[in-house]
Amino acid sequence: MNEAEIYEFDLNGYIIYRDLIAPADVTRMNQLIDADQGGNFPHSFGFLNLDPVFMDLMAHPRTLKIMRTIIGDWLRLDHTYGLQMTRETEVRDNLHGGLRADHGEHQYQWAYNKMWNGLIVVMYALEDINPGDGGLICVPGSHKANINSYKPPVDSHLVVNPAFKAGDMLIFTEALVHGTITWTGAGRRRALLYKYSPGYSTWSKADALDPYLEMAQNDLQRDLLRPPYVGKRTPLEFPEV
Ligand SMILES: O=C(O)CCC(=O)C(=O)O
Repeated sequence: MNEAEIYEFDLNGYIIYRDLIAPADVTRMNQLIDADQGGNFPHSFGFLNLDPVFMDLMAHPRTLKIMRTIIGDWLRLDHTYGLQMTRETEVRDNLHGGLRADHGEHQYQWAYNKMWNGLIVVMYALEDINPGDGGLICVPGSHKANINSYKPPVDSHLVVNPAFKAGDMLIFTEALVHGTITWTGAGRRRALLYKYSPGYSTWSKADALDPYLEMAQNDLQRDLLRPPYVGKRTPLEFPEV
């Protein structure tokens, strides 16, 4: 991350990067998910085991380079899921998360001239999200808020609904107050969420990724799927970008 990007992430608690996934891959991923869902359209779905292309995305060199700044050299994948919505999808509009939420796991701190984070969300859009479509909302800057007994209403002027395109990614810290509002866009929402943790911590059950190990195609992917531990943990070998 360059200085401007670090400034933006520090200021807002989230940042958007453009064109991470090539259009042909977006199409293929959508086809794989459509085929797996066989005409159903669940709000939340699994995808990591559908095809190696999703394992490759877990280890996307550009993403990992950014995660290295945000989480550090010992980062690990914590869990994944997809989210999709149409105007028919029923959701309870909500805001949740925030600094030190979930037993203190959601954290954001600066020390020794760098940021220290807990669980981080990398959300890849597989369909465009246009202004006002709904879906992900957040309160920019709330990862540094000093009052955790209050959350604004979802229609507050403090709440934003970021727009980004298929193939783009939005990264946010779970320490950011965030949530979901009803989808009003003409098309469908579909996004893949890869959540990364520091190597010493986990949000999911510690062995939750074990079933995916046999699908890993190289050491980098296997290292990302390691459970949380500290002693003798080696840093990731980050790929060239
Ligand atoms: O994108 C959304 O609709 C909500 C995502 C969310 O709540 C989360 O990642 O914790």
